[in-house]
Amino acid sequence: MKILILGGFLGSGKTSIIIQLAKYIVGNNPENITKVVILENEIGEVSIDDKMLRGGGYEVTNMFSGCICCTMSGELVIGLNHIMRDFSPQLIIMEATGVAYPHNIRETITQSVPEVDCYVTCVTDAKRWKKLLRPMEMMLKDQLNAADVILINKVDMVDQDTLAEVEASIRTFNHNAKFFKVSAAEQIDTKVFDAMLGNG
Ligand SMILES: Nc1nc2c(ncn2[C@@H]2O[C@H](COP(=O)(O)OP(=O)(O)OP(=O)(O)O)[C@@H](O)[C@H]2O)c(=O)[nH]1
Ligand SMILES: [Mg+2]
Repeated sequence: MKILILGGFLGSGKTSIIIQLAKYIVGNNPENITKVVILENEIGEVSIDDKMLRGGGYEVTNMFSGCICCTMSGELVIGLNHIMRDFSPQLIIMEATGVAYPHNIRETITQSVPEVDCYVTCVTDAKRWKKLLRPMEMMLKDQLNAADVILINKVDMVDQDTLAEVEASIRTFNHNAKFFKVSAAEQIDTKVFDAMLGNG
């Protein structure tokens, strides 16, 4: 089983990206039913309508959980065990709250849930990066450090020069991750989703 954790600051675009990712998974492989469970944080502006994600016989379950942050690791493990028992999904997509530390979530999962491959994507907001960097540096640094994939989102909202500056700044926080510039307001390239899922 795979677990994909999406971290990133409040309002950076996590849910918008999950919606596109889920549609991609649903549409990608009609012969082979992929069971996906999406765990949402419940504070978001954009919410997931699970009917939208059902199609072609796929079992896509949308569950609303409380805040899955580091202080609730016990509940996280219990919750994951229940999901695995009830749904036996191949993939769980988990949206962390904007103030959670994906690194802690990954550690909790890999220590407590056997036979799971954990992937972390961090979503950043190109529009607000410069404003947030100073007050939030420690948190952003931690979130970026933990990531296998870093998405620089909302590129439609900044000019080329700002984007270049923002990208250079973000890259200093992680030298190993795969970077992609995206806009969740438009169609995201499928190679981004493959990278997030560890498929390429
Ligand atoms: N223009 C533009 N707007 C975006 C983009 N991505 C997200 N948004 C908007 O930004 C707002 C926040 O997006 P969400 O997907 O809810 O962000 P989130 O990270 O899930 O937010 P929280 O769960 O509250 O932390 C919404 O109004 C989205 O429509 C983008 O690439 N471009
Ligand atoms: Mg959200």
